Amino acid sequence: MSAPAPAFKPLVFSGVQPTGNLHLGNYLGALVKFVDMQKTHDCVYCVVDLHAITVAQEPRELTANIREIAAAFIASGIDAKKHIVFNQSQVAEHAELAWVFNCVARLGWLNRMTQFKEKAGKDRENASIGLYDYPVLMASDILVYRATHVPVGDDQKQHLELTRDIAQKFNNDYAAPIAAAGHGAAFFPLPEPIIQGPATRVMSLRDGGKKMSKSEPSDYSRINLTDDADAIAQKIRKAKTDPEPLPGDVEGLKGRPEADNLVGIFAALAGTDKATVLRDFGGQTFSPFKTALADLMVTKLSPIAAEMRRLRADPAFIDGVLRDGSDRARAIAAANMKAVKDIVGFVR
Ligand code: AQP
Repeated sequence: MSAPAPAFKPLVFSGVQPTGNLHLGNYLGALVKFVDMQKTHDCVYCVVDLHAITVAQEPRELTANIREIAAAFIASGIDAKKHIVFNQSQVAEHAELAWVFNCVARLGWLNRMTQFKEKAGKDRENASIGLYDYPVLMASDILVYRATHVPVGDDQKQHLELTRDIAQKFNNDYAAPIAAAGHGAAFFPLPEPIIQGPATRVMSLRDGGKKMSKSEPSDYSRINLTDDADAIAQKIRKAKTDPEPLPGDVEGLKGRPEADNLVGIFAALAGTDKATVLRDFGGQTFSPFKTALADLMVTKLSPIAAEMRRLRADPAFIDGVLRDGSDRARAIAAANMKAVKDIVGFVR
């Protein structure tokens, strides 16, 4: 008879890359959920700087961006004392486990990853090996804490599936030493992606078919968390729409990606759903809707921007938060890594 599957202690892990200004997509797709989940779970939130260097970064800018993301975490309402906020490169076990997982993951699995194809573009031969291996490092980020829940935007769904495949294959490949060491039928949990709500994929304000992204050249395509009220109002006024009035129900948003996106953003910011928003605005032109949307956005985002500005002026405080978080993260990761080394058969 095989050993029973262990019940893993619930733990949340997620990360954000320090690759530039955080935008509304990062906020609604990730940060809002990060804040929410800390009410019910122990949480580990990471500034994933090792991921950032999979594409070229200017070192001084990278340093500033790491602090900026940590500031955004805190300004959004993450409690860095109760939970863990740190940057990935301070905990070497992420990279260490990634090597073990490189030997577990299959080439065919990685060849299917759509984000690599999008990011590498036509010049694939020139992409870094790190960019190709990004999803394996992401699996290590999550599993080095044996995390059970991962709040992310919809674009990370495929990477989460790969994380589960890697965990499953490790558990199968090493089933005998895992059981012999008293871990039961599985050392790693199969982490659950938390992808919920009306804004799991916020789209560009200029093109409803493209994801809102930090690396999109046009600043008009996104709302940055640090945009002031004038910039927000202007970007929403200029946001692409279609000539029809807003529909009365969600069905009417089909085939209207820009309208769908703006209604989803409104619903997420208001903490409601698209149907409720359309009950209020259905049948109206975009003009009054856009004014209400910009006002709501300013109300929600401006306190965060103000707190980020305050924190930006105190880098020593942010560095202290990251150091303290790294120490606590390392304690968990090191214990799990020791167990992995024993399971794999390394001498330590
Ligand atoms: N448009 C989006 N809608 C909803 N969620 C989003 N996320 C990113 N864009 C959207 C979620 O934000 C978290 C952090 O993402 P990331 O910065 O680590 O990486 P990314 O997904 O590559 O973000 P960008 O903005 O597109 O960055 P660049 O342009 O540098 O590639 C993740 O949970 C992600 O799902």
